[in-house]
Amino acid sequence: MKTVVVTDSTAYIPEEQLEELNIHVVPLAVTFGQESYRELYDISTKEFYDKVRTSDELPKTSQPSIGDVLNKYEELSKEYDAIISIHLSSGISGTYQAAVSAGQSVDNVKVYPYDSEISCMAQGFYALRAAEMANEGTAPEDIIKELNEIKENMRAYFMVDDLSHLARGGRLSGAQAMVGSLLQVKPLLHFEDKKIVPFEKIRTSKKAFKRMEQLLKETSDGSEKVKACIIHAQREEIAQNWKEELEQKYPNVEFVISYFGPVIGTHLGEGGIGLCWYKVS
Ligand code: MYR
Repeated sequence: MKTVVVTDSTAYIPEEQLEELNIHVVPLAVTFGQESYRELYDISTKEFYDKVRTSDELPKTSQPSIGDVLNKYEELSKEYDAIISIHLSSGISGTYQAAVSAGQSVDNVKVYPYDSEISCMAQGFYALRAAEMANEGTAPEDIIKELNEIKENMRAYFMVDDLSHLARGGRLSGAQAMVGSLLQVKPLLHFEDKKIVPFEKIRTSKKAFKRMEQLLKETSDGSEKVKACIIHAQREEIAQNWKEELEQKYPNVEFVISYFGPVIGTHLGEGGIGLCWYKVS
């Protein structure tokens, strides 16, 4: 049984790793007025944030069509028997549903759509592990089992500079009164039941960094092996300094840095920063 992994562009997996592990990507897109750009192919993250600063139009995002996903599956069906297709949370995008529909239409390959219930490098962690297992010849059902175990242990928290992007794009859930009162502060956000909701009302970004660290510490007591990722929107230096600080304190945690690319950046705005991690079982 030959299995291959597909994910979408919002996992923001570095291109070398995509190539090395043979992970295929279906892109989402950002649109400024009439101009549409597919992530990974038509616009870089830097170009995107530069364009946001200079454009009169606010960007919008779009999921891949069922046809786009189907084309990718058909191409892969010539070589593979099974596809594990891992996508951003179905609570914030229709991409997973497009994968489900395309999977029902393709012949000669069995598709296992997987809702990561999250996005960005947290989703990337699922795709990387799935691809390692697929490349070792593990059966798709066993890969899905492992992904579900990772899900039990996955944590992600993030903050944004300006909550209005999330509110405008309709991707901020939770009690409306709470959401309204949060527009003036820097709440920590997380995913609950596939949706983005406020986790805690925190007034300053300094306290939010401390709180994310404390949450990491609570789930990694030194004896466990943990994989973690700092994710940022154009805050490379802050992310790098934070990584060095955390690495000193938590030697059992393997940290990498990733970014909020164009599609996620449309909804979070520049300056967001987050931390995600899971215990490796
Ligand atoms: C679409 O148009 O289908 C894409 C919608 C993407 C919404 C993104 C909302 C922000 C997600 C933040 C993820 C943080 C993960 C640590």
